[in-house]
Amino acid sequence: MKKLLLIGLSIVLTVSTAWSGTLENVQKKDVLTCGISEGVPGFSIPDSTGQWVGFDVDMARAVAASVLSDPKKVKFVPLASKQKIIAVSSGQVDLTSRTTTWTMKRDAKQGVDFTKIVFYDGQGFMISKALGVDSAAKIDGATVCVTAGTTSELNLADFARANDINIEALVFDGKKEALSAYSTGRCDCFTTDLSQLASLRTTLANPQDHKIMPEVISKEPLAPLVRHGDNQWKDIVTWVINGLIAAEESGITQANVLEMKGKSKNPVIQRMLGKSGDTGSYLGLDQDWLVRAIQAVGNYGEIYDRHFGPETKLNIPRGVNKLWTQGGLQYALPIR
Ligand SMILES: N[C@@H](CCC(=O)N[C@@H](CS)C(=O)NCC(=O)O)C(=O)O
Repeated sequence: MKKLLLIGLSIVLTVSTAWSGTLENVQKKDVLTCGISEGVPGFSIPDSTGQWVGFDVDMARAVAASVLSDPKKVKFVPLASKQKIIAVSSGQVDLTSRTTTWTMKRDAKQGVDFTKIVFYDGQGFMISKALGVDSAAKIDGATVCVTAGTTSELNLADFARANDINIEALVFDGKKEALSAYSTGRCDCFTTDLSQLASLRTTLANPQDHKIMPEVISKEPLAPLVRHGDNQWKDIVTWVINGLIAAEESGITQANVLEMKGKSKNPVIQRMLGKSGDTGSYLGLDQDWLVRAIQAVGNYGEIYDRHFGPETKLNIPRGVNKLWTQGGLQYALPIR
């Protein structure tokens, strides 16, 4: 009986330490451990000095600025697609910010929670121009390279069935292998999220020889994810990212955030920037939680432009990722 009680107690203890206290843990180790891609220009890739840079990287740096007062205190852990969910649910990483689609199964069944959609994406196909195919509907009989552990696999099969076409999927363990198989001609097409196609095409030997076909075959809402069950930590990541979108809505930028905090008479802005109210306490943080995030990486629009904007090599139009006030889907929840 006593033994049973002890076993019961130890299970309760294991569960509670595994499923809560991420904020305390992160603050104790003084570093945020973040799962990231293995290298996708624009989203996350090491620069010439070995520093990770990109849109997904900046989301993690915003969280680190908020909870550790230093955007540099992030340890990035490159994860292949098939590891990205388990790395979070098992506690290997505190957060994953890595082109990951919010699906029901992952959310409700695989021990993770999604936070805020940072990029509304969709799946597409890349094909060599030499094949002269202009539409995904015409790829009957084609071989398609795809990466294991992605939503792309199921979408590809669904697309083939729904359109009554035969597709041979060649599934590879990692993106690197899948892309190199495509580039050496083992597959006719390569499929993944459209933003990644735009990005990965720039890494091919002759990008201009490949085109991205017009069809969008799925919805891929990409969001950073955390372990299921630690509500406070989920709230923190969700509201920091939400705050970056809210900052864009309110015209708060990396350059003007301190001035806005000092001078703005707008009560909404005063509350967001901690001049009034007590939003920091809702998250277990201080009143400057959002100021630090914006200082570190700028607002959502600035982050988008820095990595995907017209001045970049990728130049991915904002499309549905525009603010809702400009006809897009990015909509910040109210900070009050
Ligand atoms: N959004 C999809 C696919 C995302 C994805 O990350 N795809 C692959 C194949 S292109 C990948 O691993 N990319 C990044 C990497 O190099 O780590 C998902 O959540 O499954």
